[in-house]
Amino acid sequence: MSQEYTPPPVWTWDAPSGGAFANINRPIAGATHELELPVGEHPFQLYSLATPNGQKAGILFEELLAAGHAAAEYDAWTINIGEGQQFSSGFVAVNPNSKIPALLDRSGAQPIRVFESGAILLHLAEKFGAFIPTTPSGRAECLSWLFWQMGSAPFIGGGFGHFYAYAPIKIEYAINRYAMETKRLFDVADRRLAESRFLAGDDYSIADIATFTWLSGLYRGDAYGEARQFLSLQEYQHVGRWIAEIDARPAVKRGRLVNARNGLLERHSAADFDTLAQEAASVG
Ligand SMILES: N[C@@H](CCC(=O)N[C@@H](CS)C(=O)NCC(=O)O)C(=O)O
Repeated sequence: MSQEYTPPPVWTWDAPSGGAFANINRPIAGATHELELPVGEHPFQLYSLATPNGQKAGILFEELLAAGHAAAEYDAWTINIGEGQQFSSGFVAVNPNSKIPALLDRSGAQPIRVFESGAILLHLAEKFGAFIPTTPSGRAECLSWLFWQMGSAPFIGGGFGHFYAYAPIKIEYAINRYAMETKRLFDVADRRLAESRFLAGDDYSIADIATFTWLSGLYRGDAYGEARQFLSLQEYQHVGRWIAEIDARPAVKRGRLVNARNGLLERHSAADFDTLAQEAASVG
């Protein structure tokens, strides 16, 4: 593949793009196969995978349950996006955009579908009156940071992560452009967290949950190879302080295991985490 490219007058889909995920990328929406989604006994059905976007809902569910909202019980089912399970007719009916996470809220008379991780967080926070400030100014600050995260994530993942770690060729222009933007976004968060314990103020909220899953993966060095070193992420000390505080929350530890390959591919009750811990102890 050459780095020189003259775009034709009209783009056509005549060759795989190459790189990671090329097998699931396509320029059309809709289902590729007929398959219903599984449905468990709880009011909420989460269809996800433990990516940064996918972890958000699992963490919020675990936080709600830990805070005593027993009505937030949920079944979580893994959608293997590498195998194209996001293109089943059942999944597309819940999320026409074919991306995890997706939620079916069956707590009322009619099931309600919710897609987009930010919409899922907001739906649940409003439903339970939790993890979202109640004052107009607090709510505005929380939603501002939540939507900032939702708008920014593609520059980190689809931009920096893709061109630095996944693209079949290293393009200096693209890596420079998205490295710069990713560092700028870390700096935005770092400056905010220098003046405020959490993004929306003194209290932990859905804005923190949404942002934490993305920034922590890079900051810990879990995402995109050597990205932590490449982007000098250790410089963002206030982000580091905030990640350490959120990482220590038991509900966050549990939520990160939901729909994870090394965690719970399915989650149906709190006891599933105990079983997982027992299995890990017996192996160790
Ligand atoms: N804006 C969406 C993005 C979701 C998203 O990009 N999900 C990825 C995994 S992190 C996915 O499902 N990719 C599968 C695909 O693109 O086919 C959200 O936050 O929910």
